[in-house]
Amino acid sequence: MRSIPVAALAFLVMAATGVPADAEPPQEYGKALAAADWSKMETVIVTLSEYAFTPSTLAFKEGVPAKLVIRNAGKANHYFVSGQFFGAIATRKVQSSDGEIKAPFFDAVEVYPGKTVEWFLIPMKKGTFGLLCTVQGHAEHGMKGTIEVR
Ligand SMILES: [Cu+2]
Repeated sequence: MRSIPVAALAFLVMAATGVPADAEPPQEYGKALAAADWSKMETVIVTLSEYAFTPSTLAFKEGVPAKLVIRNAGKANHYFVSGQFFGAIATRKVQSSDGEIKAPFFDAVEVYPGKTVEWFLIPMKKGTFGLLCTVQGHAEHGMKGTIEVR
């Protein structure tokens, strides 16, 4: 099996907020991932810049596989952080051009300027979740958004 140099990935995964570090995903998350038809996935694209998420509201459907494309069109590094949403999705993988990471939960995803990360997920719970960039000062400058799962 080919191993992927994690340091080469265009994003970082950090322990931060939301889901406890030792949390196991509920059993139904694994079942949903195994049963999903990824040929029917929906694509949601969000662009990061100074200092906004565009669009500022991202919409997903409960139980429908999705590819969340996070593009950084800015000149600074930006974070995509939504602790509540992250705990309410089943993650298949997060990938960039350099590789992919499989993990049950992510606490934060950082995207470097000019780079793109793709997140393959299934929203498991309806709700409205806050989204923000946790780089110092960015949320205060307006880099916040909302994620809606209907
Ligand atoms: Cu930012």
